[in-house]
Amino acid sequence: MTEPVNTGDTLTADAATPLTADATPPVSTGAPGGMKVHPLEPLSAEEITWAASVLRRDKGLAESVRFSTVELHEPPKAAVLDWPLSAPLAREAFVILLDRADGACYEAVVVLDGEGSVGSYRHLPGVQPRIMAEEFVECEQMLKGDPDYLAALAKRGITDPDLVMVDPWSAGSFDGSDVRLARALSWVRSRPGDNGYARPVEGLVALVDLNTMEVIRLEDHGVTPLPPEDGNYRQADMGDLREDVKPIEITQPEGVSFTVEGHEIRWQKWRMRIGFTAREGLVLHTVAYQDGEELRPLIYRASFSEMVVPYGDVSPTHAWKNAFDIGEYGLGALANSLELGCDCLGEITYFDALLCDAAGNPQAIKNAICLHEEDASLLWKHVDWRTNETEVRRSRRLVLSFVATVGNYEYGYYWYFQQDGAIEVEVKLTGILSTGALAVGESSPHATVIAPGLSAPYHQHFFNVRMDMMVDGPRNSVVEVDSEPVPVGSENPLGNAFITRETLLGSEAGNARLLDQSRARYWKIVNPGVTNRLGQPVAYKLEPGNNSMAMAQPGSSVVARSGFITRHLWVTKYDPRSVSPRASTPTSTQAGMGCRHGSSPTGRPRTPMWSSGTRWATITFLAPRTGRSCPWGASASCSSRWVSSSATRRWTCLRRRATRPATAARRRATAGRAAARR
Ligand SMILES: [Cu+2]
Repeated sequence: MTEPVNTGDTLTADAATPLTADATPPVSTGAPGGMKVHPLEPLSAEEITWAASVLRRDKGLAESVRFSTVELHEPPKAAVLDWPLSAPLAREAFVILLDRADGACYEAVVVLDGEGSVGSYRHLPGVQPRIMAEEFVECEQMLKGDPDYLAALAKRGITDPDLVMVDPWSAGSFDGSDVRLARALSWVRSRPGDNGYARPVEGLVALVDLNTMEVIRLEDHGVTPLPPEDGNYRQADMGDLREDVKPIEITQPEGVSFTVEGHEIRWQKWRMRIGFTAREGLVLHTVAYQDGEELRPLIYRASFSEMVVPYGDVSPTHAWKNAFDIGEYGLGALANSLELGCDCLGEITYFDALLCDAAGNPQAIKNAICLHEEDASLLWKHVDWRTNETEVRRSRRLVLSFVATVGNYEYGYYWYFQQDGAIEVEVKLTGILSTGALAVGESSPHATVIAPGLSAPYHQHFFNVRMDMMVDGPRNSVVEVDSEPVPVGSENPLGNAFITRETLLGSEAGNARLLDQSRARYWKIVNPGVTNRLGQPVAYKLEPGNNSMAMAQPGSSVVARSGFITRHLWVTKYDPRSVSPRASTPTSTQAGMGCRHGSSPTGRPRTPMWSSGTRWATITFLAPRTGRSCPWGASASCSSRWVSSSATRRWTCLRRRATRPATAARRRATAGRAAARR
């Protein structure tokens, strides 16, 4: 669920070329025509402005038209992989428009070359773009002026609408019409600044047309008293704080080990590009691994392409709830501006995200993507007990992350790149539960009671990762690997033997796969045309993490909208048009991560941090020395100490990295390493 919370600033003329009525091409991007930048480099502020003005000029857009998306239209894969040897590629913008006058959605490609032109433009019947931030504000304001809504609040003893919070939940469109539906739920603060999610207005649902901003139907399913307790979580509300926590500092006195050029990142043997879209947030492009003289491709494109949060409660306030937080709200558009010392700790490099506002102006989210390297415990170790020789290596990993606030929830998305060639992905779920009210002392078979009169309806979170793999090239296959016991007999007299069975996932009909813990199932992405030194086809292994099955039944409204949650792995042929599992055409390899996280009274109504993850590991891909080539002792001394004399500073997020003189210990360590290099 969502409300407009990010701190994105609309760029002014200082930072972006002002919108020009005659769609004059910008003169300073260096991008169009000459294509000096990499073809996957995100659109610049000038290019976003230019694309919007070309559409206004050539399509005569009415005042009622809103820009939902202006982003890079990625060139064809073959051309990108051939770049810079391919024929010159024009920069293009992909645009989604909503005409609020009639609810029509349009999709366009704008060619940013010469004077600019509209390459394609089409109406998408029955399709609605994601809900935009301004609609949240308008919906809340509209309801607070609606006499019937105010009367329903008054019935519940709520007489100050300024304390009411409204979250419009996407409702989908089941009849193919262009009505832009939302179901608005309400909460009420006990005072300004209070956590309203502790007091849900149960039984009141407003069905709203977001285009006309009119209440289609106000459902009142009866009064349930507001929960009596507050659920405040701010530090000022906490009373006594623990005082036994000493500072942890992460320092890299010689700087970081990665380099950044534009949106290309190089670290250890990894090389990749990143992008950022309003829908997906962080996107990985052209992930490759340097193996000796050879730069070996692994992934062409990867992102979280969809997620859904279906609820399992039967009460009329919650039974319909299923939020597609990526497709319906836009994770990227809701990304946080991250804070050093709070969201990220250590030597951090930030990337801003450049999106658009409803008028088509560039809109920057400062510090949307966090890049850093961090210690990751042991990489490998062996003690030769005969000689008493020990070899041990610390592991470090490169972390790319962003955090999105989707209404009550926070989602942290983390990609980890390891020194041994593995990639891990993790989602951290935190924030506040979506709550309901019940009579004090009552319980529910479909919800956890987390405080007197306050419940957290059961629900699940499903995350879909789209992976366009290219292990040593684009021609890859997917193999399912099961471990199988061998029946007791002449081939297995002791009954202990087992084998592995590999099944090539061939036709698409058979490519929707489930996890099978009883067979220790995993999957390999294989390039049958390339072999390693043992003659085995090179492969990358997909190791599923903790997961779950959809609780919604076949034929349910949830499964009807999100069939992708019924399987853990979907293997499909490459289709560049399909970036979402909910599109009508199939997509590339899709792996789902699901969880049903706990709710408990200890966190109420904050949700305890929960994570869901998956790992891709090198299996026959890299030479065996990969991890062993890491040097001994690349970490600095951990003995430096800094004790703040300021009580408030200890407990306040450090907005700036503390600057302090190097301690003698750190100076000695640095000098020692420098001497070793000489
Ligand atoms: Cu949850």
